Amino acid sequence: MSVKHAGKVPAKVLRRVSAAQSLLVVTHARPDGDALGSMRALTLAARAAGKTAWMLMPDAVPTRYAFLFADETPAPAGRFAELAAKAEAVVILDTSVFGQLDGLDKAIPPVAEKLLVIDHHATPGELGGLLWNDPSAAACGVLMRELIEAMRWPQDAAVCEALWTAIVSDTGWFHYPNTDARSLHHAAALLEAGVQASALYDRLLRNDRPERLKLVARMLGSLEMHCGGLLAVMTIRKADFDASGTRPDETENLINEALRIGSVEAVILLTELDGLCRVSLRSRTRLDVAQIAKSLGGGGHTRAAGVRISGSLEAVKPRVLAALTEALGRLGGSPR
Ligand SMILES: [Mn+2]
Repeated sequence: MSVKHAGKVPAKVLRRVSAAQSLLVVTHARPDGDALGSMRALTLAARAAGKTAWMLMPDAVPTRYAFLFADETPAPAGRFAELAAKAEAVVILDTSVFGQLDGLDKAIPPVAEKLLVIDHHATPGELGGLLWNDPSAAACGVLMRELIEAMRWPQDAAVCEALWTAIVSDTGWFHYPNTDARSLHHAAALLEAGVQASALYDRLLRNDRPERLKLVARMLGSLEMHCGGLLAVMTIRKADFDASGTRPDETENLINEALRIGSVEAVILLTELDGLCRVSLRSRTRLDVAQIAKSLGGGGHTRAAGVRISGSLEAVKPRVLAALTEALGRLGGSPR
């Protein structure tokens, strides 16, 4: 297969990974399929190559992705110092900001010399160490596969499934605007290696509990349209979790429902949590929501970003609505 669509791994990154006999592989809180698949793939491939590797993250594995971790639970944030001391390299995946690494803000700076940060966000940053940030990569999973290929590490079925999960999660199964020849090149290679795409689609996206559909119904019931149809706003309140019997880690991708509306350029989903409000932002083709999230203290990608803001949903909503309304106004034009 042609590899002209694959990216090139920086030599510094290859040297750092080659030199380390043991890796602590870390990903972010509130993990998505890209974070989890990337962490799992790098860990398993490194072990298959004869290295020692540990996984660690600040949150539990969401049920949807438990199949990737059948035999092993990633270590909690509380074990970071102990494992980082043992590891020759600490690899942080799919984020480069402290805001997504709950409980690790004091533990990371002392190991900056061992740190390798691999990310693909438009708003990179502040962790220190060696940073490999490639916002042109659709998923961290794309960078993982390029790293594993460059290292010539074995890719068994479990590694391929984890890489597939990472890439499909961040490309929306190849329909988000970030879908490109590079992500499809890696997807094709994974299919050739035997990945069962349809079975994984069923497992990942047609595997909800009925309670989650009831949560979707309540979220859709909250839908408001603003800016002449350009902006959709939805909310999920504590009462919605309680009434449907769901939890705040079951909201992944729900925001995309509002992009079914033809006129919509941007979506805000506000989720009420303990003492704070989770703000998720999406845009279709024009608005840079990463910049808006950044201006509010968060970050993300051009078309998918977010921020967590202290305070009640009632207090947060007008601020976010104003920011999006202003940005859409600057964009000009009429509804599509
Ligand atoms: Mn990602």
